[in-house]
Amino acid sequence: MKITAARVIVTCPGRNFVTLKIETDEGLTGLGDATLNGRELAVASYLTDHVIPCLIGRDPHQVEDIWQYLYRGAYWRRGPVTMSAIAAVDTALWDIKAKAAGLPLYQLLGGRSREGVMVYGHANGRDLAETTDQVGKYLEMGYKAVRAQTGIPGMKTAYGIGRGTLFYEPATKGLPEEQIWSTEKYLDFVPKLFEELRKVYGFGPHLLHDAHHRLTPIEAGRLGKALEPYRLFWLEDCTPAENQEAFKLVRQHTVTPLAVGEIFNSIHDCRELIQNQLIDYIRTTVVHAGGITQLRRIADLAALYQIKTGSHGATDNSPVCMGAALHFDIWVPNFGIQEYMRHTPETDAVFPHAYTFSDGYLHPGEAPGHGVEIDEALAAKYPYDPAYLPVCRLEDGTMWNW
Ligand code: KDG
Ligand code: MG
Repeated sequence: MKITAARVIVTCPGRNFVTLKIETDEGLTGLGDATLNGRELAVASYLTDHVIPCLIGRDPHQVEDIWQYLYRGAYWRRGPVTMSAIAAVDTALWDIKAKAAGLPLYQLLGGRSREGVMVYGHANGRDLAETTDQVGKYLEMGYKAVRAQTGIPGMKTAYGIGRGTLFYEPATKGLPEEQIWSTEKYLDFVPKLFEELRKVYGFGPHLLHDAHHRLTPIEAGRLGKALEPYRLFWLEDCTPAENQEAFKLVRQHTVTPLAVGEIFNSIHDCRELIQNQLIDYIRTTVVHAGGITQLRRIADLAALYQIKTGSHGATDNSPVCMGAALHFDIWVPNFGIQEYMRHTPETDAVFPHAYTFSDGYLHPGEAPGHGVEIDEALAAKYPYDPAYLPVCRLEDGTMWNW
């Protein structure tokens, strides 16, 4: 088989998605997600101008060789733009390989290790009562695990509070929205939320929380310790992880399980975190961490240290990423949980997919490949519409981490 053509499809059915489509001389096609929120066209250009010309004529079955060719061959290693582009090619090639075999992708990875993929949904509200109510709505929908984020008294905005309930979307049109942040107010209030949630819903449901990189290591240690009585499934992105050693300080102070990795793009970003057992869940994704080929290596390294997976699954990862992630999740032996932020009906219509939700679990489906396609005619009706993630400042105006 030979790759005969490849192209990038940029579409905005409510939010921007970048998709790579690879075509072959045998009529099989494969899709890969290449969406990098707020920097979409950089990846589109990387693929169109620098990667696609190198793919034409290659054997799409050589998934590993093509991964190595793009990674080593670029000379410039790693980085979110490069690794999202490599991920898109890798995902599309796995899709083609599985379609050629007439099998769902998970069968090529090693087959099913579980019946379904446990997912967590996003409950958020402007205050404690609204957030508590929203958690209840997710539990009614059958979710076994819910991430809870709440507005904080005295702060206009807090991370994770959406404009809608089911389809939370942080990116906005125009220049980046500026938000104000107070660590002090946040640290005082968050334990109250989880105290209330355990009072109302008991200890049956899994509860999760995302600090979204906003704390210093010692503040993260304090929050983890304060949340211990409420037995979180995990505390996510408690502090930035460029300095992997920073997590040692957090670990010294708390037994709240820690999750990190949604912005990582390489196994090297998490090697020390894993080898020093500084985290409990690794959140790298198909789209931002070099595709299934590298995600599998990260998961295998993590398994040596009893660290589980918990892939990022926000709405800015397209249904193509979600489909591929579910095939990975249903196979990976050290699976933990999968994030599942629902896409809008408009997005689901552009990306028809085989995966389904029932009773707190996602199922990848049995369609050959990863089971996600694109309706190109419909996609063309939604042209690219620039949007940015917000930025964050402290109350005195200092730039902070959003
Ligand atoms: O594009 C940024 C989002 O994907 C991110 O803010 C979502 O933190 C996030 C999460 O855990 O889903
Ligand atoms: Mg997060």
